[in-house]
Order: sequence, then structure tokens, then C-alpha cells
Amino acid sequence: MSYVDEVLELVKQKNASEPEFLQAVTEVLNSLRPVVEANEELYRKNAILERITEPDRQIMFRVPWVDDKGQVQVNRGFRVQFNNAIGPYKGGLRLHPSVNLGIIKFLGFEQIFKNSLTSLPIGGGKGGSDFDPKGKSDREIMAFCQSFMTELSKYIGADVDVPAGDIGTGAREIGFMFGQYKRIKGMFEGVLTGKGLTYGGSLARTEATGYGLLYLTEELIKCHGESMEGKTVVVSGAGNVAIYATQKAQQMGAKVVTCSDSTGWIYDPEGIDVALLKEVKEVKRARLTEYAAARPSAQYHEGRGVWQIKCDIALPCATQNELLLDDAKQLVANGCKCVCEGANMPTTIDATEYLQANGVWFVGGKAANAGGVATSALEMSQNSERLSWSFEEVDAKLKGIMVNIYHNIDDAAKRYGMEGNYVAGANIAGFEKVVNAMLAQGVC
Ligand code: NDP
Ligand code: 2IT
Repeated sequence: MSYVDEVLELVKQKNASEPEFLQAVTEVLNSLRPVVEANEELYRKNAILERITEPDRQIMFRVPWVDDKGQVQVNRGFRVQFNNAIGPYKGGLRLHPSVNLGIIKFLGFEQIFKNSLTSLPIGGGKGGSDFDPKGKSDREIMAFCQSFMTELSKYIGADVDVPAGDIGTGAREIGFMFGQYKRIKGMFEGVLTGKGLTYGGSLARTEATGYGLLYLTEELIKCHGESMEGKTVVVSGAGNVAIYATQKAQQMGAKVVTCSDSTGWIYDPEGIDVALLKEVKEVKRARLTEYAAARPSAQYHEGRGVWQIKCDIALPCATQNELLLDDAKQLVANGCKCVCEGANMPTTIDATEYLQANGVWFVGGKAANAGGVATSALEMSQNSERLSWSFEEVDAKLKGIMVNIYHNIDDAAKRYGMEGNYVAGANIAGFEKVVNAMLAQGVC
């Protein structure tokens, strides 16, 4: 049996109840086959694949907090510190009722390769809780965040592990968590990113994941002789990534005609009104029905369905496994040329393979959404030098990083005879740097 197959078997045995983690590991290890075959003896002897698929540590803890009725609630908190070969653990905190250990492990595992691709010195980690922020008062959110950080603070630090936002965790939650960390530790340090601008946050971090996604997408289609101008784009999600992806796509001259949330989706043939979407989602924290009510050109539909709309480019920006094989078939039938993932692992493996087999330019989240964490690393740099850079400076660095990622993954795919397979290119380019660092640091 090949080394990859042996380790895949082992990972399946050890993590049988974690389907998302197994999906992420299967995708990565399968695409690393040519690299592993070229270095099999060295990697086997050093148990590289066994080590890279086993987190350094996984922390689980109780998060008790008091709701507005005086009732004590209990949630489960997680932090998976996966790999710090190239820098302190870095990755977001997801607050969503679906969160479990397997989901945090898949996200932490992917973060290793994504963070490596940014070219910045950050390792991979992820955390979160099964807490549901929907419908909670600000006081309840604060109570949860303070309790969560009371425990998490024991394991993180500016040079140890630097969490940030993800689904359900935005500026409000980061602020409450930062305040509690400061109180417990008695010091002000850049322990979180995505902070507010008045206390160490970076300009352009809010926009970074969505903008970065479009910088990479633009470079990809430019290298295929096309431009964003006049393209029809379908976006899923209506959160941080989706909103700023939509905004940047429109600035580039494209028309974005959809968005979605966990209850329904919008088709707006005149193009999504970003100011209205921001008002509904960022300010009112309301459902998309409010967008439709305020916008005569918009049609609201219950459930899921954005992938049935005809488009040139599709950008999944909501959550994992939201673009399935049938959706991929529909996209191809409608002439979609390009899919770039704003979310983490939104496309299932069979859907990815179908898109690739049908000539769709497909870039996975580890490369395409790396702009968020890259800008988080820029926030860490600014905190370390106690300076703040202008929006233009951060945005220009972000753009440079995303363009560079595209060329790195393209080159890596070509080096191994897989031209156009950007999934393999990303996994290989991300992996090579981490493995070099692991080998140099001995058995740890
Ligand atoms: P937000 O919480 O801001 O928005 C998430 C959006 O996706 C919401 O519209 C939400 O709908 C929808 N959504 C979430 N879960 C589901 C679900 N199970 N089914 C259907 N819709 C769902 O999160 P972000 O925009 O920050 O994150 C979106 C994706 O991007 C995630 O995969 C995240 O891991 C990834 N990502 C985020 C980065 C960041 O910097 N924020 C960086 C890189 C990747 P509703 O409003 O109804 O909850
Ligand atoms: O998935 C991701 O890359 C993020 N949620 C951002 C992580 C970060 O540390 O900014």
C-alpha cells in the first residue's frame, strides 16, 4: 500500500466520527501523491503525514454563561492547535450551533496549508463553540464571550496562538473577547486579530477575505485572457466574506446577482445593492426577507438555490458542503467558467472533480480565501511594531499576496505535470514549506 493510502486508512480509523475532517484530509493527501511519491522514504521515516494529520493539541472546555432570563446556559468551547512549524497558531473562532470537534479539526487542518500559502509566518489552528449568536442580546453575547475567553486565555498569546473571526464571530465578539483577555492577563497585546480600529485593528481586515477572493479571481481570469468587466457572478452567503466579495466584484465591473443566508436566497437581476445588504446584515442582523422587502427588483426564495442562476463566475461564500454535485452540473450546463471558494470547503469532492473535469477554473478556499488570514498576519505585524498602516498600504499588500498565491499554485501544479489543477497546486505549495520547516525542527 502506498504511504498516502496507509495514512488515509489510519486517519479514517482514528477519526471515524468526523466526516468533515476526513473529507479535508482525503482531499489534501490525494492531491499530494506526486510529492509524497518523490520523497517517500524521507517522509515515511519522519512520519510526516502522520504528524501533519494529528493536531499538536485539541482543547475542549465548558462555557457557562447567564442568559437574559437569569438561566445558566452551557456551551462547549474548542481550540485546536494543529501545527506551528512556520509560526504561532493562527485561525478563526466559529460560533454556530453546528460546531463540533470534527468541524474545528477540518478547519484547523486546512488553515495549516492556507497560512503557509500567504507566505507569512503563521501556523494553523481553529476554534469556536456550538453557541448560536442568532437572536441573542448584546449582553448575552458579552456574557458568552467573556466566559469563553476566561478559559481560552490560558492557551493563547500574541506569540503562541492568535485567534480571529469566522462564522458568527465579527468585530463585536472580538471586542468582548479582547476586553476579557486584557482583564485576565493584565496586558495589552495583539492576541486576537479583527480588532476594532481604535484598539489595534488593521484597516482593510474587515474587507480582506472578500477583496482578496476577487484579487485572486481577477488574476486567474486575466491569465486566461479575460476580465471581470461585464461578468455575471453568483455569490452564496450574506456575511462578511460574501458582502465584501460582492462589493469588490462590482468595483471591478462585474454584476453580482445573488446572495443567500441559512433560510433563503435572493435573485436580484439588477445587481445586489451592497449598501442595503450591509444595512440588513451588519446593522439590523436581520433575514434576507428584509432585503427583498426594500428592493423591488429582488426575488426572495426559501431554501437553497443560487447555483441554478446562469453565471460566468460562482463564488461560494457561506459554509462547508454547500455546493454539491448536482449544483456543479447545473453550473456547467449554464456555462459557468470559474469557481473560486470564499468559504472553507464549500464544494464537495465529487462536485470539485466534476467542475475540474468539465474545464471550469476551480480554486479552493485554501488559496482563494487566504486574504483574510493574510491581513490578520499584517495586523499582527502592525501590533508588533506599534504602528498602523493606511488602508491603501494594507490593501496593496493584500493584492500582492493574492496575485502571488495564484502564481505559486499555478506553478506548483505545472511542476508536477498537473497544469490547471489549482487544488493540487495549492495543497502542494502550502505543504512544501511546512514540511521543510518540520524536517528542520526534528521530531516534535
Ligand atoms: P458570517 O457569519 O459573517 O456569514 C456567514 C454567512 O453564511 C451568513 O450569511 C450565514 O447565514 C451563512 N451560513 C452560515 N452557515 C450556514 C449554513 N449552515 N447553511 C446556510 N448558510 C449558512 O461568516 P463569514 O462570512 O466570516 O464566513 C463565511 C465562510 O467564509 C465560512 O466558511 C468561513 O469559514 C470562511 N472564511 C471566513 C473568513 C473571514 O475572514 N471571516 C476568512 C476565510 C474564510 P445566516 O446569516 O442565516 O447565519
Ligand atoms: O478561515 C479563515 O482563514 C478565517 N476565518 C480567518 C482567520 C484569521 O486568523 O484571520
